[in-house]
Amino acid sequence: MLSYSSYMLTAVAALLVTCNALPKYPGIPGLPGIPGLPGIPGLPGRDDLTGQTRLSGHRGASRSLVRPPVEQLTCPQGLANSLNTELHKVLVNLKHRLSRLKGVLVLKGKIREVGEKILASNGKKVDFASALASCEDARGTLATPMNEEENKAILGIVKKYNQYAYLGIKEGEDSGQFKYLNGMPVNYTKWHQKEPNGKRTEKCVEMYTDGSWNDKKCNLHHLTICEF
Ligand code: MAN
Ligand code: CA
Repeated sequence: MLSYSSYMLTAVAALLVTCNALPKYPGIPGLPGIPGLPGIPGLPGRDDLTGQTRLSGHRGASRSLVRPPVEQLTCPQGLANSLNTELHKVLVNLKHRLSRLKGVLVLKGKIREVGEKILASNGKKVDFASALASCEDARGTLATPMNEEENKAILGIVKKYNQYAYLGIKEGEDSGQFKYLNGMPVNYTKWHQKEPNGKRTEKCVEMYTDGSWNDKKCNLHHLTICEF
């Protein structure tokens, strides 16, 4: 993922250097994160009348110390076009590189792609809280099947290791309803027959090696599978 940062830095530096030659420039807005990668903070701009630095970021438009009229914030059209072309080239190159890297990881069985999600396991067996923590440390979360296709992709990893895995689903404290970790109620389920049966004593959900689900206590040691 180093290449992502270095490409973005190159792109942002190109913008900064070119626009820096102008008497004033707006600063570069920050970029939001993508799953698994942090956002990129904005870079400061400058107002030539006051010489004051203005800050710009995806959360920080109002952080400007001085806010010149909008038309003063834009580069000339020709320059904007060439920067656009440059950025486009960088992005095409970046996508190509990323897809080759994904190809390597898929080939080596390190990741599985399903829709926009990437699934991966570290092969470790730990309790629910530790599994979730290690997924979050890696900027992901526990694998959470939202439909049959995702359930099958997670099942592929469960079968590869022949180990049950905790899913990113928990029983709500009061409601007894099973919810995603963001608190929303589940809208796809694959309960094994007669499950869930824990009646608020089994607050986690494990995936069996046939892909069906069982509500289960959270302190067992199960395979960690994360999604990104
Ligand atoms: C055990 C536990 C339960 C599960 C039943 C199914 O008691 O794993 O969570 O529902 O087996 O028979
Ligand atoms: Ca159960």
